[in-house]
Amino acid sequence: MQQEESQILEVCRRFGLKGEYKYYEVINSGHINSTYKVFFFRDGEMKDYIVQRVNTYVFQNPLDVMENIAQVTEYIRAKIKATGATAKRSVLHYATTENGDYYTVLDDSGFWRCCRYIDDSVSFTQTDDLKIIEESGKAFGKFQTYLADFPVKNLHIVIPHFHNTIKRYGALQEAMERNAAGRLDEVQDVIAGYKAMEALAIKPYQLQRAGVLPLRVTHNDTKTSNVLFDAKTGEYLAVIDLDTVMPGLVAFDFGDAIRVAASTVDEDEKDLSKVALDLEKYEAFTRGFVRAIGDMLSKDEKNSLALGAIAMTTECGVRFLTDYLDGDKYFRIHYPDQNLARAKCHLALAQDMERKLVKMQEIVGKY
Ligand code: GN1
Ligand code: MG
Repeated sequence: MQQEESQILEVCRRFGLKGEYKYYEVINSGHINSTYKVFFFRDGEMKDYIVQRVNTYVFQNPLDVMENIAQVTEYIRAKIKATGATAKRSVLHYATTENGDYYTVLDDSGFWRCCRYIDDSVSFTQTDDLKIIEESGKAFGKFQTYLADFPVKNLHIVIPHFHNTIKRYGALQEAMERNAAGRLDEVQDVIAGYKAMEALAIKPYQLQRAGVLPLRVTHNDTKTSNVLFDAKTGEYLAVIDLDTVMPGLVAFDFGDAIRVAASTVDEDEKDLSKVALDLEKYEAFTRGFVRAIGDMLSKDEKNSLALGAIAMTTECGVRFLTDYLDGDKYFRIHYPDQNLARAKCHLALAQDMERKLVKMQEIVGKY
């Protein structure tokens, strides 16, 4: 048995998973944690679990992450149950160890956790299906409403300044000065492109600092793959990956989702002529999101949504570029210059959003 498999099995044992172990699959869509789907046979059927090794280079206080997740999942579960519905497929259920912990630490590989996989659910990294895109909008809009009255002060700040776009530009500057991987010369034009986007990209953050936009409890990583859908009906079931739930702007959650859901391409598309914001996809997501969130948002918040898409696309690209300069320390890559490909793709996407900003704002206004 390979080392990885024996680690996974030890984690399953510590979380008391029952039945006969069959096999596991690697899930590759995340860039940070190591994620596995593990299959057990029990009571005549297959039961599947998600087992994850948390990346403690990125999440330096993984206990805080798990405390946030426990609080938020319990809160959402209680809200759903209060409506008389079952929360079984609407929120993640994390397993606990004998001691009641939501995590376990292995000597050779660190911090692990485990949750039940939601029955008959599917996820998408990218999709052209407008119904699915609208559903993902609903999922994140609804998520906002569940947590609208959650006591923000109870949340740990697991990654300080996570969506502080100004600091993200500062980090890029520092990486340029370090030039740790010796890659600075080859990326001058990409840097120039990002510098040209800076004034627009930092606007939502500046509006928050100025007190115009309020901090709410936000998800902060709203890519399409972080929603589960019913495999049969395509309706959304649950929002997953709650690692970065922290105070933030609604414009960040909306914008980070648009970055992925309304793009014509994958995050690292190399043919930049294919990279664009698809306004039909954008409208589908917006319709789902704005309708689900209801009248919770102020006028300023609604006005900030489209700008949030530019901010999050640019910021994410700046982070990929920073990591490329640093020698790929943060985001997992599957080929050597993937972070550069991601950075170039995000720049092209943000530039297209800038061209379409007025239209994007009009679409928000329709709903
Ligand atoms: C990371 O690992 P994943 O895919 O959930 C990152 C997000 C980025 C995203 C880009 C903690 O999320 O902020 O937007 O990659 N998560 C963290 O795809 O940095
Ligand atoms: Mg994530």
